[in-house]
Amino acid sequence: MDDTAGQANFDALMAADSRVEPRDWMPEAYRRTLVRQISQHAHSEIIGMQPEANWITRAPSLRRKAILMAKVQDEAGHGLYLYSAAETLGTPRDEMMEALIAGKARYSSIFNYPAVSWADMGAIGWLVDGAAICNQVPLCRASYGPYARAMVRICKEESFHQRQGFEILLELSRGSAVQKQMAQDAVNRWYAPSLMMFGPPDDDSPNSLQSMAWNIKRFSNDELRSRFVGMMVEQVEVLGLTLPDDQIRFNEETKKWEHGPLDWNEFKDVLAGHGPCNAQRLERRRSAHDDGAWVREAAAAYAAKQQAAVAA
Ligand code: FAQ
Repeated sequence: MDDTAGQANFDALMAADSRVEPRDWMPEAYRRTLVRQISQHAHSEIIGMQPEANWITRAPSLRRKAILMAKVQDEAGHGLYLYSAAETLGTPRDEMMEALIAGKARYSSIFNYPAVSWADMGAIGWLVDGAAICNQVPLCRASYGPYARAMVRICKEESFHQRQGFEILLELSRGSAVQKQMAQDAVNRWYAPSLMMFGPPDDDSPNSLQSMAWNIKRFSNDELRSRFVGMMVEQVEVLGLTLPDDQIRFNEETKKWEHGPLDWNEFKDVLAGHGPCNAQRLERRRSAHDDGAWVREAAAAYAAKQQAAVAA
């Protein structure tokens, strides 16, 4: 297909709210946007394993340990589906990984905050996975087929993750006064960073309009943030805890949930690499990459042997 016919086909797919598949012609800017978003998303899943992996050895029971290990493994799986989806756009996984360990690629701001107590495992599951679900369910309808299909399975697993976080907080909240306070402190620390996961406010979000026109994003950053606040307001009551924001209200005119101001300078600092754990997260990823070199080499040697056997 030449560019003119390709563009016409692409426009028709967009107008019909249909799926673009890897072999279809697509504008270069659409391809770049997808690689940017999907690789950033994959990196987030992989770096996101770290705050929770740190707690596997300290989980308070065998049951909690088994659940946490399964969750961290799920995040690795999500990263792998997403790297595969990005590879269908022509970007090799090695290239994405190199960019991550060189500190040139983005991953979600949220994973640059420390998990300081067991209750943080509850707050991460409830708030961080909750925000991820809110953001990602609409991505199951994203226009790029491999991304949308990967998101379906990811969202199912994220729902389990959120429930396990909720359950940790509920148990702590119903425990001793000290345990309840630990749960409240964790919610207090993770609330604002989880709201920032949705990205900058709409009037400062350079990519949203184009991504929405291409049916990649279905809702704006602020729209999703507002929905998330509405979900959390109901659930926090069941938990017997509070959200650290006395400005949450439902605006009857706009029919949207509103929240107090967020510190967007802090967000920019974290994106610029100056969050509390940026250096630690990247260093850990680099050393894991180096430690895994022998596995990559062994796999490549085995593949070469197999190929030689076929050729002989
Ligand atoms: N952190 O113009 P926009 C998870 C960047 S997975 C870092 O609004 P866009 C599961 C943005 O990339 C969490 N950077 O951008 C889990 C852009 O920079 P660029 C990850 C951010 O793409 C749970 C610039 O700011 N989820 O949690 C952030 O239209 C527990 C301007 O922003 C996804 O990635 C941020 N929070 O909207 C794992 C979902 N926000 O690229 C383990 C898919 C914005 O031009 C444990 N991604 N930026 O250099 C998306 O939906 C979108 O990419 C947004 C950003 C909404 C994140």
